[in-house]
Amino acid sequence: MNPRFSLVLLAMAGLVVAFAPLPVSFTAPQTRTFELDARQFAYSPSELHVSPGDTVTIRLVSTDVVHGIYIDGYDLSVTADPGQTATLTFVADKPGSFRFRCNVTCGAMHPFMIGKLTVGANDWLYRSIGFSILAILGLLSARPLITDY
Ligand SMILES: [Cu+2]
Repeated sequence: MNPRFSLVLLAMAGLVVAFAPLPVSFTAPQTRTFELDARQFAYSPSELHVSPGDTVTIRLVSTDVVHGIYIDGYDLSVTADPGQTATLTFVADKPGSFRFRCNVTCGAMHPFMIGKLTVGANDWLYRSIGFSILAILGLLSARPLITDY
């Protein structure tokens, strides 16, 4: 095969690996419940990971003062009084990474009371595997170009 032609093919394959939607995971949407401890000035756990379509319930437990949670992108919030649990249920229908933050001014470090909700499969793992394979193919197909001279 013409080496230049195979480089074009590789470049196109690279675009496919980067941008093609991955096959939807075959797990049916689940109901996920998270117990989220809120204290000055952190959430525990601070990262939540769900799949698109999951029904997510967050049970926010304030262990010291009044805390809340506001989820960017989903525009949802709830607050919990000290020692109380507040529940927030929603369908994770928007894929992506979303910050959540405390929406109650709870003290000096309040602005740093944040966490992350990730909705989606970790497809960068698969894409990076694809890129590694392409890089190897690229090296192999570039060789004839170099040895031509
Ligand atoms: Cu707070």
